[in-house]
Amino acid sequence: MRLSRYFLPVLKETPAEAQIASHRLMLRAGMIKQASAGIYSWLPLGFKVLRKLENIVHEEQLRAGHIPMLMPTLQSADLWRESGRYDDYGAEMLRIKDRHGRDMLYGPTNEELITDIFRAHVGSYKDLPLTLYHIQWKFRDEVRPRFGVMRGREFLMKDGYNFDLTREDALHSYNRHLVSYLRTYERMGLQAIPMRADSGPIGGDDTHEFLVLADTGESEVFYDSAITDLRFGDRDIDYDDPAQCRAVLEEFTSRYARTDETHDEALFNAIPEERRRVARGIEVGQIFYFGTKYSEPMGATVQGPDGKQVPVHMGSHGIGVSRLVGAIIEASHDERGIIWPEGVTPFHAGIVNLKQGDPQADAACEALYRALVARGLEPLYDDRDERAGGKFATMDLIGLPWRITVGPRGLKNGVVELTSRRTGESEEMPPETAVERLAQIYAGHLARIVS
Ligand code: 5CA
Repeated sequence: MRLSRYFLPVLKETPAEAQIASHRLMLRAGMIKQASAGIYSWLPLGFKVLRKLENIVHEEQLRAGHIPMLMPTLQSADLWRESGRYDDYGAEMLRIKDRHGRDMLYGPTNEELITDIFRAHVGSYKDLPLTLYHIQWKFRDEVRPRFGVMRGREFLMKDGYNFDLTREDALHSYNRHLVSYLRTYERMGLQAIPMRADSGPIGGDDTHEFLVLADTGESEVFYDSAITDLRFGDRDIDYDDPAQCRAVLEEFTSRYARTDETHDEALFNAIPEERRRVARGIEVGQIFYFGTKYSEPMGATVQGPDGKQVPVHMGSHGIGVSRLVGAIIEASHDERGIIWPEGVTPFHAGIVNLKQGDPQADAACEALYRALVARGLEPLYDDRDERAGGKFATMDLIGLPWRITVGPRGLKNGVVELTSRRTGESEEMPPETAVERLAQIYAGHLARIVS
């Protein structure tokens, strides 16, 4: 992309309404614009990051054997009356009447809708296990939407639902989701710690929230610092093997880590004092096992091996996709702007032309641009007729991990400059070497097409 042809409305001023870094930086970098309280338009740069996150989520869900689909945002109230949640959900649910006076709602989550699909089409234990998921906008009429996309009213969520014959099978589905979430967050450059939590309006006994530690997080958390040494890394897990998935769950949940809702002072005090931590975190996902809470009242049964009808065991599993954009920025920025991890960056590298209009500099930038594209990379070429300082400030603000600076002086010696946004370190090298270096850096990060 050439910046002169892109739509990147960066702001010079710091917006007064933004209280935390990620909200401020998303507004300043032209990623979002508020449409009304807690509702945002995603401008091209923000939308690009959102799609990168969606793509990682899809890839990891497919890897775990889960099946993508799409359900609508608007739902009929009748289904929610069947489960009993139409009255229970309270003021967070946005209720709408259509022109025929029928009660509708903008879905805050999808347990009822997916259970209705399941009961209409699945009748035998032979069709299990089954996990369906989608990535769709949700609406919760939060009392206090704040911090930009972190606590929005309209937000993008991946929500997945497992259907199993027995409690034991459903617990395997739970563990499989935990494993796939660990992989997902690490690919986004984040450490998200599973913590025992409260199930709230979704219900059920077993639930873990995934928290990214950050001072601006809305949840208070208590944990054993040893947990922060754990990394999932590039282990090869067989998602169909219950023992392998359970071992990962045990490894990542055996240390004390809880949100304030489930915090237990006595257990916490049993941790050696130097490892006790009280901190704040951003909840970027949650997994639930709730057994037959929805399948029983809604009649989602299958015929078991003995011929008897039994309600299926279910769980639901969510990732806050739009919130993650803010969470990643909270975890990775400095005073000059965002620092995107390689896995989610909207463009792989910026090209800064120090002397726009100089035939040699222009030609070198064009050649670099084409060479990067030929390697499957997406550069953002700042081809505007602007001062170098302004170009650097824009690149630092929007946070691309790598910048190639091209100027007449370097070109005389046959070199350009490759700069890391994270460390600020620069290295001179021939343009071909810079292209090669970037191709290597991104080798493991290039998105595959998902279907
Ligand atoms: N049905 C279950 C799992 S599919 C569910 O709704 N879970 S949830 O309530 O925990 O939401 C899943 C994730 O959505 C949360 O972990 C959080 O990351 C994100 N989320 C929830 N509310 C908001 C909000 N108001 N703004 C942005 N993200 C949110």
